[in-house]
Amino acid sequence: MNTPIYYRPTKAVIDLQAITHNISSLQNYIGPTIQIIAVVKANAYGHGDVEVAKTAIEAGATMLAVATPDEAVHIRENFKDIDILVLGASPHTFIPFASAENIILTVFSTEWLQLAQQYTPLLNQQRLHIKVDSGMGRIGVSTKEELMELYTIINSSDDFLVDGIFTHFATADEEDSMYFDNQATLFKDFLGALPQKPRLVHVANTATALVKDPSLHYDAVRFGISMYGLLPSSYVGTKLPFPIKPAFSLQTELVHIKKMQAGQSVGYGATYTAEEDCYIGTIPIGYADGMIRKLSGQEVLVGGKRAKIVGRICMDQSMILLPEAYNVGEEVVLIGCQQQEEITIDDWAHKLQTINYEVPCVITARVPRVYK
Ligand code: PMH
Repeated sequence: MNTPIYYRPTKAVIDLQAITHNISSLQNYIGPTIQIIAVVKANAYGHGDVEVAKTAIEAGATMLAVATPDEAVHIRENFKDIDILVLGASPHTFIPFASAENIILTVFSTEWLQLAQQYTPLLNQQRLHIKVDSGMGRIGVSTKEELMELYTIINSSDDFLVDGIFTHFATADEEDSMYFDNQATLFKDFLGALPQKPRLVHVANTATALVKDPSLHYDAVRFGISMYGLLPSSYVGTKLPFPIKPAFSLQTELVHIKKMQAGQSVGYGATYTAEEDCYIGTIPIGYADGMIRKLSGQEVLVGGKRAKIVGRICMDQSMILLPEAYNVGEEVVLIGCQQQEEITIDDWAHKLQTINYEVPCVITARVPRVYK
């Protein structure tokens, strides 16, 4: 496939070396015997699944985790051999394909498993990871009886294999560890009930891997947010065992500059009126790119200085109050570094009253991801 050409200067630049650094640092920290599952769901948290997956595999990840069957298919089209785990609930119609393509599925209820049996015999034995709901309340078996029932049914079938067991923590990134400890204890109890330990036991997300007891690394850790160089929470930031590097930046260029006189207004609703004579720059990025209207007032970087987005953000364009006159084509950084200044994904998350996870995910597909 030819590399696509993008005419618009707006782009997300992904630093793959940062991802390599974050994975290598984690591997050093957890030691060589613990495997890394790179969580590349949601288009690798908006960073681009194929390129991130390639980087993660080269850096030592032994498995890729996705949320949906379609994400798994996309990864398999590009990587023939790597283990892929679908973390979410897969429709049963996906099972024959998963079996043929050696994609590991999550089994989370006896009901799901019973319906899955309607698709037997399968081309290859279907590997399953049992999801235990230890307190997240999302999917998973929540009683030991259901776990044992599942385990017994799977073991009595030649078409299915218990390859792994896992759970997910609801509060791993918080300082108060009471809820977390209860989940960890419950999972350990469930695991102990199995007559045989499956090949791969995994419970740790980023926060668990980085700041909790290393015994919770089990056989593998599921590395998501900090693979991308972002913190799961400010609390985890105070306890980081190694520095992480952010991979995502968002850039564009000035496409138009105008001198405005005091009293003139810009944008829909004419909500911003110049208080004094000033330069207003137009940038080709708007809410259809995921830079939603709530980001009006957010700062961007131009010429190494901070400049505010003024007026309402339009669908495809926005206006910024320039600190001085610049030429068309001047680089504008929305997320990332420029000279001595930096605007982070966390700054956007703060402005949007959300979490950093959400920010790169909602930068829409219209914004090309380019790699350095
Ligand atoms: N494992 C599972 C089952 C997950 O759902 C996630 C993240 C991870 C691992 C990785 O967590 P991390 O990014 O904190 O390392 N899932 C989600 C989610 O569903 N909403 O936000 C993050």
